Amino acid sequence: MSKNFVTGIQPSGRLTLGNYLGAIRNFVKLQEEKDYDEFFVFIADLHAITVSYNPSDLRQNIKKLAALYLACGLDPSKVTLFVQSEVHEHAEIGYLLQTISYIGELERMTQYKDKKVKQVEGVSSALLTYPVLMAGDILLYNAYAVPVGLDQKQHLELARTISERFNNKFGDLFNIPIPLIQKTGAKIMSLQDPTKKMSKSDPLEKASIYLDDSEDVIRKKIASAVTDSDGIIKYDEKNKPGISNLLAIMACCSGKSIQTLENEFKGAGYGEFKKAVANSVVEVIIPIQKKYEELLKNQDYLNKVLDDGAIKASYFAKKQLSKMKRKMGLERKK
Ligand code: ATP
Ligand code: LTN
Repeated sequence: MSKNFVTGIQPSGRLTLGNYLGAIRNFVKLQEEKDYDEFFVFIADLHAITVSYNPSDLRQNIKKLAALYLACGLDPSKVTLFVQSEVHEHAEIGYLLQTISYIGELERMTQYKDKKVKQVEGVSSALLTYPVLMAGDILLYNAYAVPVGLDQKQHLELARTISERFNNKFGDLFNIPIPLIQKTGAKIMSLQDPTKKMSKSDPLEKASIYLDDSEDVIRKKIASAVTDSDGIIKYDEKNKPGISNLLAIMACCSGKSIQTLENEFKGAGYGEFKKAVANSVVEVIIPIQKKYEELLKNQDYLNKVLDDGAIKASYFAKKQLSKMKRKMGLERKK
């Protein structure tokens, strides 16, 4: 059985440090470990249109995310990079899987419940079926593993349920995909409310570090991050969520363990610690920004990468979808 990895990110706005540390950085690490047959990394534009959006912003965001993937180190000779809507099998498998997904299980999804209350123009039916489309993204490449941040774990569990349900109903076809979630950095929290995840759609600008923030802005945001008043630099998510989040961020950015950092900053003040956290973040983000600016200027190259990626992904998707339809009693001539 082949060992494919699949993952995606929505082009729904400016990416945050959470997206980088929880997701993209891990994709790059896995790419280098080469423990896969094929690795598909896509831009989840069909997911981004499940909430209200501006079409010209979306078009820009798709290109920007492609440039960012490359700037962060994804290498098109090792992973297949493509835009989800350019492989039409995604929409088709999403529909087919809806026939074996239950409304009750979709209504229980935390992301759906969170996003539903934020909609002003009405809640689209696609927001409810979002996790089914996501299961389709995964099963279309018969993924063995799916690297994601912690917030996507519930969707992954549903993808496993749907995959098993299909196999039981129509005969074995799909792997039961496993989530690949890192230990440190899987859930970077908001700088202003460290009990909430850092999210690119948070309306409070100071809550998130964006990958395109200037050095000055990054330093200011970290300096104003919410902490506590007991003055001890120690990892304790429950009682010291702000300091724990900053420790996790610095551990990810500097490559040092949380324990090493606790020792290093024993007795130090929060001001000094925050400066060091900011330095480590700046060292990671600024080089990415430089590459990103270069890549965005090279639209021909970006288009070529995405065109090649869509051709390759389509080849795999088409074969798998045909097998699936055959099992479901569709595909008259096969
Ligand atoms: P939105 O706010 O629009 O829902 P988001 O910031 O949550 O967006 P997604 O596009 O849903 O971002 O997520 C892309 C990837 O980044 C996923 O693998 C997700 O798990 C990961 N991710 C998102 N936020 C964080 C975070 N705060 N910490 C770690 N990983 C994260
Ligand atoms: N829902 C994911 C994006 C996503 C995804 C996927 C991730 C869409 N399809 C398939 C992994 C595999 C999110 O990050 N919000």
